[in-house]
Amino acid sequence: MEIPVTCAVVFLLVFGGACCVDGHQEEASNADTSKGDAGQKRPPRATENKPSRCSYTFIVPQQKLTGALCVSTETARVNRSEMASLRALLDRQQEQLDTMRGQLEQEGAQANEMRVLRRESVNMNARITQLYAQLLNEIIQKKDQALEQRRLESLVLNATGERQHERPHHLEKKYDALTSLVSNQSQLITHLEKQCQLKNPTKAPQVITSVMYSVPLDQSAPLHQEQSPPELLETFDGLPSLPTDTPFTSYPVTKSPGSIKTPKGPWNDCHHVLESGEKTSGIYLLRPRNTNTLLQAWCDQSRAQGGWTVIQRRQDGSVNFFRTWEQYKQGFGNLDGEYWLGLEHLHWLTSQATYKLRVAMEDWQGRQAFAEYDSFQVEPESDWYRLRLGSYQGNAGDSLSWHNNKAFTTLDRDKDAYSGNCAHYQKGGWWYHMCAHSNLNGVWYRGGHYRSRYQDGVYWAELHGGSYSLKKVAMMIKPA
Ligand SMILES: [Ca+2]
Repeated sequence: MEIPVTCAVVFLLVFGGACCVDGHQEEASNADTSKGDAGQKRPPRATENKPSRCSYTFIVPQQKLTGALCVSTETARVNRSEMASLRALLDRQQEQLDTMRGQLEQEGAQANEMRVLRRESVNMNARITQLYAQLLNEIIQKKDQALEQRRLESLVLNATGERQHERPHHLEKKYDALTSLVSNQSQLITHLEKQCQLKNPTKAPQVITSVMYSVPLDQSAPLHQEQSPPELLETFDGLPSLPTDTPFTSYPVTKSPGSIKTPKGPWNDCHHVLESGEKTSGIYLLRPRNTNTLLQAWCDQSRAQGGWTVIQRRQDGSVNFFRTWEQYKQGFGNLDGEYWLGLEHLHWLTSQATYKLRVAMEDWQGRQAFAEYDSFQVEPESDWYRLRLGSYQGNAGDSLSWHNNKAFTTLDRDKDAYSGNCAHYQKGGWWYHMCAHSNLNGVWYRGGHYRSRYQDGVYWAELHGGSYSLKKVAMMIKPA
């Protein structure tokens, strides 16, 4: 490698500007000096008397260069200032760089923080989802428990109802057989009395004072066939003999003999009774047209022009109305007290003509009100004794139209639209919807407003609301 040899001689011009001469002049001057001062001491340069002072810079280039390079000191000065400005710029840029680095670090920290927060948010979401699932699970479990509890309640109620139904069943049968016997004997006595009266008109007829008044229950009463003379059948206007009639429930009557009618009829309904001239309210024997079913009912001949067949009555809470389908079908209670006539009887009665329904009510302050419907029919059992109701009029308010076209529901037969059995909650059979605006077969609470877990009183919502149990209620029907 070639090492450049640079030689520079600078002559400083003391009193004048600097000038540059080329290399040939320098060489000549050097040649003169070397000739003139040969063998003498060379004086200091500063003391040399020269016409002008000049500074020279000899730059001996590499061998390729043929002449000296002249570098102006002005240019060097300019470079220094440029250098300074560049350094300042560099410093500024360095500062900016530092600032940006700081910002970058800050942003990095923020990004880290964001990442941490996002992770936490994801964890929180997972936790919320887990809690939500737990909550749902608990709700479902509670719902299941409630359903199970309802099912158990219904089982208990059914069992209770069945027990209640089973226990007195054989006693009822015996009782019915006995009452039927007594009744037949009463009829026989009446018949004989009539015959005696015909034979001897001056003799006054004997008053029947039997407190048991009923009609035959079934064909299990052989005494009837054995003891009834053929003449007895004439009493019933040529009807088939009683023992062959369809079995039906009989009612023990415990009222004073004054209210008991001597066995005439049977009539189609209480309006028929009135038309026959019987204007006293009381118990009458009925046989709806197109059926052999005989039944007894209370005829109300005083209220609203009379002729009303009472199909239901509440007045003192003496009868339990929380009963089975079979009991609601056949009827129960006491004819001169609280009773239910029976859905089967209602069906036969209301099938023979267009009937209207009147619901008479009395509250615990003695205020009376009524609701009347211009048509009332009960469909057959195959249609669950569905209710067909006409237009309302009255002053009690309409709390039954909501139940129009609804099937009958009892504690052991749920035909209502509610998920549970309305009869369980309202403690009685009714044409429930989901569940009721009225239930006259509920629990008879004393005093009006009652407190109960369920709305189970004898109520007519439009009159005093669902939590007011009425004192007296009677449902009655009459041909429209
Ligand atoms: Ca139901």
